[in-house]
Amino acid sequence: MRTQVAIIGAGPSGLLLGQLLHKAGIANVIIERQSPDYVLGRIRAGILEQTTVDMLHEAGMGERVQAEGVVHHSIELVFSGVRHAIDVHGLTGGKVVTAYGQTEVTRDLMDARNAAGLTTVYEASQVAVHDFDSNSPRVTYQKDGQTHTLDCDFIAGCDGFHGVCRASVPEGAVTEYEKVYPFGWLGVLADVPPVSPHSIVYGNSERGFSLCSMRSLTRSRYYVQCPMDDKVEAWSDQRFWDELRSRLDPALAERIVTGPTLEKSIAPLRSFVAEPMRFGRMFLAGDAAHIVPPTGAKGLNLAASDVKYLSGALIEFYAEKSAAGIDTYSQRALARIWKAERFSWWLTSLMHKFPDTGAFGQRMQEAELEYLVNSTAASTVLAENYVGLPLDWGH
Ligand code: RFL
Ligand code: PHB
Repeated sequence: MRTQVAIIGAGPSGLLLGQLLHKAGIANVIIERQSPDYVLGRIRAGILEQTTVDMLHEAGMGERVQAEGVVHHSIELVFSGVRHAIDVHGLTGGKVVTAYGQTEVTRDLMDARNAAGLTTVYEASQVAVHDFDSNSPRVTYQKDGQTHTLDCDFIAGCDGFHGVCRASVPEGAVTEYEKVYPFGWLGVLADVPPVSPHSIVYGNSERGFSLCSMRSLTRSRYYVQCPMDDKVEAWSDQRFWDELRSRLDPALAERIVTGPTLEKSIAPLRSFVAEPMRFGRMFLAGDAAHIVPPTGAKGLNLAASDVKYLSGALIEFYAEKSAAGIDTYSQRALARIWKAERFSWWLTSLMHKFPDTGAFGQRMQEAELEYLVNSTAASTVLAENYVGLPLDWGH
């Protein structure tokens, strides 16, 4: 088989890239390790920046997010048992974020890809990338007991943090920066009305971080900080609801509607960046190149902005025979990534209980939070980062 761009991974990065390239007349094939149901079953991100929503429109699939996404004008911060609103919309000159699940984004992209009749190979094993330092790279994989080869002009590594693309780069050609946090997030999904349907609530408490989010007006997504080696089995639904309530202000705690959980999982928290993001004719995009702790809601949005830069660069290459875009892809993407890394690290540091900072650390966080909610300057810093910095900002 031959194509122009071989995309490894059918997560949001790979699917969105495939759609934008297809719209520009560039042939692409996606090779994915898992089944479609498995990919759709992963409950992850929930908050989209406007830039991400705009890209879904550009990819021709903005209808559902427009109809079903819930626009948020503010976020709320709980600390010292009191809740404070940050008017994100007012502080950013009218910008908003949209609550719309990654599962739905993925479903929309898969449907659009199927409707366009584009090839996606699911449940491919032994995926390997070859010769990306030459002009004729190749991907090999096994499917139904046979080995297949996909010849291409470019490889897009959209295969997430544990993918094969970054791992195939020769040692010494890539520099990795990493910070692992000493805790995780226990998340639950439940078909109960969200306690705060018009703003995400981020909670700092002496018992640890908590987050109240949503997937729709009838489906809630909640998280509590937990020890990194904690086990889901140790958390009955009742224990989760009690812990969540204990970390919120009394008025909100009382309003929480509980119910059986549909999903419960623990995610580790990590900051990670790999530089560069281009290796000859192979590019990395999304979680394959970088991870942020989810506190700033930036992971999926960064994946989308990488794809915006990468699709533009490839379209320019084919349309104008110019390598200018692909030559600057890594630098442009990383400029945005590092700012989102900083924001995610800062908000994580401000909101979580750290095992080694004790009561002094807690007081420092409370003092900073009080400053944050009372200073327009400080609130603006939070708001403008939360809605997402403009693409190519500062260049
Ligand atoms: P994905 O989604 O991991 O997809 C990669 C795909 O590649 C496949 N794959 C392979 N395929 C073929 N061969 C191989 N060798 C392969 N190895 C892997 C995988 O099966 C998979 O299908 O990466 P992508 O597309 O870059 O998308 C990134 C996002 O998924 C991620 O950044 C976000 O989910 C992060 N995130 C959040 N981001 C936000 O913008 N807003 C949020 O509110 C938000 N909340 C979150 C989050 C992530 C979380 N977890 C669980 C890490 C909340 C949580 C709890
Ligand atoms: C989510 O809805 O899953 C979510 C929302 C905001 C975050 C992280 C996750 O910062």
